[in-house]
Amino acid sequence: MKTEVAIIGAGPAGLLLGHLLRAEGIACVVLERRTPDYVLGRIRAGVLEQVTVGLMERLGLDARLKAEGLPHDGFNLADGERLIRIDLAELTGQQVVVYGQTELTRDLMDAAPERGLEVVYAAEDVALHDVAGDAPYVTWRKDGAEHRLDARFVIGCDGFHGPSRRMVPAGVGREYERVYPFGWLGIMADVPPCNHELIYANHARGFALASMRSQARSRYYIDVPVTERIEDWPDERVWDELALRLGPEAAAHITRGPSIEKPIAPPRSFVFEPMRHGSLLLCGDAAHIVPPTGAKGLNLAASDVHYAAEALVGFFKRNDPEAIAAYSARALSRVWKSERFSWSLTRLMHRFPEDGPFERAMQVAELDYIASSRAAQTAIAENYVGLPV
Ligand code: FAS
Ligand code: PHB
Repeated sequence: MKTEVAIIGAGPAGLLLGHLLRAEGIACVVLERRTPDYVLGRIRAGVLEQVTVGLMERLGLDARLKAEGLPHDGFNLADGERLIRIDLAELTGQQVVVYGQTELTRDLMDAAPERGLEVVYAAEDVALHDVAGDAPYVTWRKDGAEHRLDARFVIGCDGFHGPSRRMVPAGVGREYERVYPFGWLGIMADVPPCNHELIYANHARGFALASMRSQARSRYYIDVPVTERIEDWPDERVWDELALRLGPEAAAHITRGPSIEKPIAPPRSFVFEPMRHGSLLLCGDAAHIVPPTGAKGLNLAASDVHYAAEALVGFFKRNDPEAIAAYSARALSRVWKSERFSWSLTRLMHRFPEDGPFERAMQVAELDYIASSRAAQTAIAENYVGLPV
């Protein structure tokens, strides 16, 4: 088999990129190791920046997003009794949209056949070859048969644990990592949200986040020690903790119900440079991870894809090899600013085990400053809605 672009991974990054390339008439094939149901079974992000919404609009795949997504004009920081509302619409003129990553992936998946986007699911042992040169190829096994796909470029959209990043030689790649000293325990339940906007809470007992997927499906998080196991946290214990950490006003509006998903995930900050090596480009979690505090993970994947699509269109349709050379620096510039925002909001809203009275005093002072300063709120707002691409 031969194509112009081989994409590894059919998560949001791989599918978004595949659709953007097909819309420009660029041949591509997506190789995904899991089945469609498995990919859709992963419950992850819930908040879309305008960049991500804009890509779906550009593709004409935003019908369900427009019908079912929840536009939000603001969100809240809670520090004990105090609630600080960040008025996104007033401060930036923009909104965010609450729409699950699962639904966005479903929209992209469902549209692939009619858009001529070939996605090979259940592709086993996907391996990348000769990515440093101009004639890379990918091999895999499916239904007992060996396959090979020759391409001009290979795009690693294979997430944090995929093979693409490892194709960059040790002497070339540089890693930056911060693993946080707590886990995020999430609970999804088919109950109405406790508040019409998101609430991020920094409470003496720990962090909590009240989010949602719809008016009938809520998503909450609390931070827990890294040693905790999910079996230590029956639903009732999670609901009790959320009520304490979110404060009496929100607690009075929490509707409890059985969890339909309850994972513990360890937040980390991670960046891999460069995001290009020869004919290999990296997009999304294959190149970086952010703590979910800033709701940036999925949205950074989308901005990487925006830059990668521009680079590939430049190469194939304007015969501009410089477009490819510019990709890594362009993507990393936005990646690092989103990493900073996600790290800083995580630092502000969590009680770190190693923190002492001074660090707590700094959190209180920063929240006081945010509560009293339009400039401070604007800085948070413009990062939360997503910096320009
Ligand atoms: P993905 O990991 O989504 O997709 C990679 C794809 O590559 C997968 O389908 C995988 O099966 C495939 N793949 C891997 N290895 C392969 C191989 N060898 N061959 C072929 N295919 C291969 N972000 C937020 O913004 N908000 C959140 O609340 C949030 N919560 C999260 C919770 C969890 C538990 C996790 C893990 C992440 C969360 N994220 C969140 C981040 C998440 O949404 C990612 O940023 C987003 O999925 C990135 O998309 P992709 O880069 O496409 O990677
Ligand atoms: C979610 O709804 O899953 C969510 C929302 C905002 C975040 C993290 C997760 O910052």
